[in-house]
Amino acid sequence: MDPRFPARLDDPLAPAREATVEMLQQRRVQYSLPQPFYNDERLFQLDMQEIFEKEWLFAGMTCEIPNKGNYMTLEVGDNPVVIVRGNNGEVHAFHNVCRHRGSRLCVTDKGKVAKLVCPYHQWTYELDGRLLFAGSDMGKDFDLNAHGLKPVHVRTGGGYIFISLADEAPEIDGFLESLDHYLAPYDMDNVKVAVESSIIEECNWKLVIENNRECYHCNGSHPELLNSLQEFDDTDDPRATQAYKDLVARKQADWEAQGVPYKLTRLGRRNRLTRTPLLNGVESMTMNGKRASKKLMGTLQSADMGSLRILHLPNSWNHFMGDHAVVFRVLPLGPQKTLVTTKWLVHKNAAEGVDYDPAEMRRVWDATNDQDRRLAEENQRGINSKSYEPGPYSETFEFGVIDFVNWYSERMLENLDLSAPHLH
Ligand code: 3BY
Ligand code: FES
Ligand code: FE
Repeated sequence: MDPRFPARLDDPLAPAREATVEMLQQRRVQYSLPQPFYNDERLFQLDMQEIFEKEWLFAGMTCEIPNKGNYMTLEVGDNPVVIVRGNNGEVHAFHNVCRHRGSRLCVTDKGKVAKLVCPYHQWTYELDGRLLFAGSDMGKDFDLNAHGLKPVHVRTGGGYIFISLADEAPEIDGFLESLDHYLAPYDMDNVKVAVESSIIEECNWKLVIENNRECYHCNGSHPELLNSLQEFDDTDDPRATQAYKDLVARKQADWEAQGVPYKLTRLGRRNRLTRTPLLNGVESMTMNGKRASKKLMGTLQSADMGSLRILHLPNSWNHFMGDHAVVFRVLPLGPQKTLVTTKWLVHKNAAEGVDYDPAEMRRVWDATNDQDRRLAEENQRGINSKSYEPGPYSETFEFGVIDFVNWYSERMLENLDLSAPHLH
């Protein structure tokens, strides 16, 4: 921010900040949030500033930019970001904004370039963001070095790419180490995206995450998913039956013998990693429960890997089976509009049409995503009513939702406090 224009001096969101702090301090815990958190334009702006522009976000997979010059783009609210593989194989992230007059620089979702060239007046940047060329008539005093691309924090672990638009990024080392550990058997340098989908849900991003954090709705809505998924989250799930616990014990003994990580790891409320069995006899999240790719991932010897579930708040959940993985990314587009991107991963050497059929592989989660979209959109429509009031979460069925809302509330209060300390 240009110090001559201290935006906060005349922050149109100042009253909303104050109201948000008050609402969060007074909220009933274990209840859904007050209406403005789900539908108000100002609250949406605050979510973007305080959560999506400060926390670590799941952006994509390293396998999507395998070679130097490969890039991918995404938008974090109003902020275009480009992630590019540099000349020495390192991953860079920049604000995707030209330092001449601010044009968006890379305009496609993915691509491969030798240099980053602005489409407007062809200012040309090295893959590490340095400005190399700015036309011939910028004057002899023009300083190329002062006009490099603005960096975005970027870290990788277990094949995942995370970005943070914060000035100072929060800690993420522990989670990256966990990803490396849990995903070692998947050899994430040798995976590829088999197929991907992007859907827009007409609801607030928090309703997408809340919906994903419970399986209270699974019986009523997800016949395809329930061909494979256990509705229990883990043995610490209060509903877990003895039969489920016995199955877990048997599977864990198998995984232990194979040297495959499975134990539950939590890093605060933000991250959770655990391997949990699918239904007995089921190999993968497919319509018939059989593997969708003949070639198993990484160095795995068995398809019977259950599902390694990985949660990253605020914007990702994931399932790794023996034969394929499904990764999900959530990006808010507006107070009541959210982009959900799903990618199905397979071994790099699995051959489409021979080892796997992408249309078959995607069926369960296409159906599930569509069902969840409808649920979240109906949730939104009811919340928009003048009659809506926060309702109670079930501790037995909705502990994951409670965890998410607590994480969100804590992060909001802390980040609001850092940007406007006088509010506390
Ligand atoms: O991500 C999942 O596997 C599921 C989908 C429905 C509930 N959630 C925990
Ligand atoms: Fe990029 Fe002019 S805006 S070169
Ligand atoms: Fe669901």
